[in-house]
Amino acid sequence: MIDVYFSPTPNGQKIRLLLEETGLPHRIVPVRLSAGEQFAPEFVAISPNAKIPAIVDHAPADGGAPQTVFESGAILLYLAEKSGRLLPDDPRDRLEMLQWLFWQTSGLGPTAGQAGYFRVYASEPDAFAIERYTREVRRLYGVLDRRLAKRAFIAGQDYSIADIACYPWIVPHAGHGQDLAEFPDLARWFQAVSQRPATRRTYAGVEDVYARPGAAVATAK
Ligand SMILES: N[C@@H](CCC(=O)N[C@@H](CS)C(=O)NCC(=O)O)C(=O)O
Repeated sequence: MIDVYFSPTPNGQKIRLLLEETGLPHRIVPVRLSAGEQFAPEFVAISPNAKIPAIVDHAPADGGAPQTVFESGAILLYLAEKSGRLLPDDPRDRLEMLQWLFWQTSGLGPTAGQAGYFRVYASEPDAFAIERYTREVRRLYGVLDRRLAKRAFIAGQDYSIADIACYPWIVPHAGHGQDLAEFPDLARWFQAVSQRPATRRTYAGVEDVYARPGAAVATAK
């Protein structure tokens, strides 16, 4: 059994997407970010950066003690390897997948997160921050749009954890100040991923993370 420390934010939804695709048995442990539960010492012992997602795998492949993993990219890699799914076999495709996974966790995610924060959550409007992050998200959406020209998936020949990592950061495009009509190849890919049964199950009943300011992301430290 895998415990998944979760909140329905983009980084949390990445892990649910993978779990729905693979069917790995798991248990969701809700972490209420608006209540500051991410700072509880028991949680920080699992996730030292005090952020979701994090997992504890009580049946790791080596048969040893429970394995904790934090950082969404590391969790996606760990669970994809555990399931034997969503990873390209070909070494060059795998390297491509890793590059886009790191691009998402170091670029698209943090930048879009800041855009959402300043556009929706910040108590004081900051025109400079809004302009800076909205412009940079637009550039990053453009990078992905160009990547997806003439390609069905972000890396390799099939759906992979690179697609899973990026998709939840396109879902709240309106909150990031972006119009998908300006990114036709990204929009085509987005529609295709949206229609996957695992994606539908992951997002069933989940509200837009920016729909209720203050509901999901308590801090921007
Ligand atoms: N680099 C981390 C980022 C995780 C992250 O930013 N998590 C957010 C939710 S999407 C969080 O826990 N926010 C609570 C806080 O900042 O206090 C990852 O990819 O897992």
